[in-house]
Amino acid sequence: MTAVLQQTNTGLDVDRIRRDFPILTQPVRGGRPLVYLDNAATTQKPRQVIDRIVRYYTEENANVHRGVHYLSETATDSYEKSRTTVKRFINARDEKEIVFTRGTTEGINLVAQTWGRRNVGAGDEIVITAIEHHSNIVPWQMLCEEKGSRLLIAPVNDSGEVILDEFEKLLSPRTKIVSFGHASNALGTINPIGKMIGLAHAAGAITLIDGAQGVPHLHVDVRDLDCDFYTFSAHKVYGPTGTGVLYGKESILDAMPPWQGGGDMILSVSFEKTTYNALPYKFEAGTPNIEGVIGLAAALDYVSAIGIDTIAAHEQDLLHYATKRLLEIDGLRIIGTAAEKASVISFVLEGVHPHDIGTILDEQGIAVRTGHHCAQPLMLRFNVPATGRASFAMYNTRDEADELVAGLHKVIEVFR
Ligand code: 7TS
Repeated sequence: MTAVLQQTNTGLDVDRIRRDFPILTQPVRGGRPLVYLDNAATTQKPRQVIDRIVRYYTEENANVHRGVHYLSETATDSYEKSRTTVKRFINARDEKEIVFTRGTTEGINLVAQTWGRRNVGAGDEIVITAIEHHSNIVPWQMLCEEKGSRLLIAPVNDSGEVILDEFEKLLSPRTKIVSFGHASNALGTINPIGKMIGLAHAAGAITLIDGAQGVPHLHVDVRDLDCDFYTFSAHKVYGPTGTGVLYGKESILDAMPPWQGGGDMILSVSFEKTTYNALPYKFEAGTPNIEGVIGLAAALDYVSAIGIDTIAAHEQDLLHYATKRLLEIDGLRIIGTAAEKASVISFVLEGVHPHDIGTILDEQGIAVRTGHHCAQPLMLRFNVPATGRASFAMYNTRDEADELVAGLHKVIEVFR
């Protein structure tokens, strides 16, 4: 490649960043260096997150919101400080608006099962888009089945962009909730969510943003967006698995019935009447994932210290570089060519099944995801059974994009 293409110059010291991620130096498949390009599935964790979780278990472990003893107070303090970190990261108004969940999937199910069950009835409509992850399809199908309401799907064009005119046409006084991704995990498309939220509100509906692929790559300001709910997973933004966030506007969360019963969501219980706790605890039944929440805050601190805009610029550089190099491969077609994309590249290779691409790349130490990416209706829309997907994070390099290209040439040697 030319020297010009190798130059990144996006202000991110990637060598330094890579030293923070111990797993990146671990050889795989008999001594090959790891090229990790499956970041849309989950990101690797920096030492700062791992160390924080170890410190929690070494020095602070106790249950939260329960004891008066030293450790319980320490754990509660760390847990609640993490809520403040999340609040600041997405610019929510108040800690009450930050509910900790198991992840994005649980956040969407929580809204469907509480707000949805109370507010959506027979004949009402819910609008999503054609590029949603299964987690933003199935909870709404379940609700529609129970309530006799209808799920409407906004179509996408051949680039994988939501057709805004068609989206708008689906909105009506029957629309109760409009739910869509900030960015698509399968195509990378970044939706014009500000505009879509505005259109939904104009129709009198409330909005939920699936931010699983938003928070890791894009600046998120929930007040500026004016979304009613925003949900994301810690593990896709360098934090631990099993933890996530549901942001909701206080007035809406307040009016919602609780979901799961038990533990922290209760103020007082008698066999005659149980009183529920205040926000956000009303939605946090049972002992929470304390370590996960504390690890999430460490991850967000890590991202903040680098700067999400700096990370985004680097990822955009990788996206454009890798796209250009991949398109040089004979018979490779990129699925998802939106003008605005996060650092996700889905592709098919003529004459080779995506699963075989994944296997042969893996033999070379290159981790990509192959399959339907939990977006089966989307695969149908683009008339492919599956794709290969390379997704880039802040620690990836142009050299790794080159490794991917070289790896794909080997795949072609085997199959053609
Ligand atoms: N929404 C989107 C847009 C996602 O990308 C994912 C996970 C989810 C929801 C669900 O998140 P979870 O943390 O609750 O599981 N996406 C992927 C992926 O692309 N490969 O593996 C998981």
